[in-house]
Amino acid sequence: MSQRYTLKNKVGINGLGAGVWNLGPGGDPFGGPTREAIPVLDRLPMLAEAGMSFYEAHDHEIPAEDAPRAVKIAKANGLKCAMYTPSFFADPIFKDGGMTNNDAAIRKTALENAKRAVDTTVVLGAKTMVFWNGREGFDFMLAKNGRDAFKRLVEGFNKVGQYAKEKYGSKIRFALEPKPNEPRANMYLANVGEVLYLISRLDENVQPLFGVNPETAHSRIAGLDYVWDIELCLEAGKLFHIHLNAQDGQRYDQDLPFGYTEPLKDLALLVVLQDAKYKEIICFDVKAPRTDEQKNIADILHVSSKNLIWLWERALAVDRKKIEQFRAEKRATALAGYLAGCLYGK
Ligand code: GLO
Ligand code: MG
Repeated sequence: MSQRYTLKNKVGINGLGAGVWNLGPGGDPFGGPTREAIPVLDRLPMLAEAGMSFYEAHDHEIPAEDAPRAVKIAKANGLKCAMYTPSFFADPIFKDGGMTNNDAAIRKTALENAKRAVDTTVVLGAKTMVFWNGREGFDFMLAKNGRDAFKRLVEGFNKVGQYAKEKYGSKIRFALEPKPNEPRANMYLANVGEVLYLISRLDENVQPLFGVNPETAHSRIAGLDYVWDIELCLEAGKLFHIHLNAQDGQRYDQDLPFGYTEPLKDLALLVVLQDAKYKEIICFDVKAPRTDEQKNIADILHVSSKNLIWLWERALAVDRKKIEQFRAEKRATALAGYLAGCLYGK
């Protein structure tokens, strides 16, 4: 069995994960693929080979009928499913959203897809289903009534939550992933705060099943600080899952290797996760760049994992007492320098 990346002294579940879509053919809005598309199920052994212990997939990548085969392949490769997710964005029927669509028939289809995805999540053995808002949003003002759209989200998540609860008890949890834009100009559930607000509006009996899947790059695209975003999830007891990657500021979604753009901030993030004893799975949401050749398609997973491991170990070595001391002395700049020393020093 191939070597797997692990994090020293990580509480709870160890081993790292990535999405099958992370090993895509390299298309972007301006040009077609630069590599041949690898059949989705063939990507599972590749993820294992790249040191992953977990995989993630959408319903259009591993549809319900392929799930039993995915289970077999995953098992043979010592891989587990970290999360499964209904796409709500790939099929043209959802071009103007699923749960928030103005057309009641499309909302119904979205709900059916979500329920089917709950069942497939169980078949795949994952404990988490992620919802990313995908096309839930608007490009033109007043194209949707925002207040109604929000109510539709509440209603949709209540129904999916109810379905999962009745059928599977508390076996499956849901993690909602915020993103401010792309593919829509404006997306509902744009940031962690909005997702937490939505959760606060859900029926009390399903509320405990819902949490957040923050993605570091999405906070960055929104111009927000991901350390604070994640601290807020932790404070709410809602950090159910996490997507790590990197981003060059506010521009199109890049899904760069974790640790690439803001290592100092990443170090601080890992201090936060360690101190909170984060026990869930850590997954990457990175995109093998268009310029990488097929034979090197998994480089981005190795680079992300190694960066994470280095930073994680440096974070373990950060003297928490020193942080307290700098806070007490009101020396924020000196604290920043201390952290830099932990990263760049010997
Ligand atoms: C896109 C999102 C997307 C989600 C995935 C899981 O920007 O990050 O990749 O993570 O659809 O629901
Ligand atoms: Mg993501």
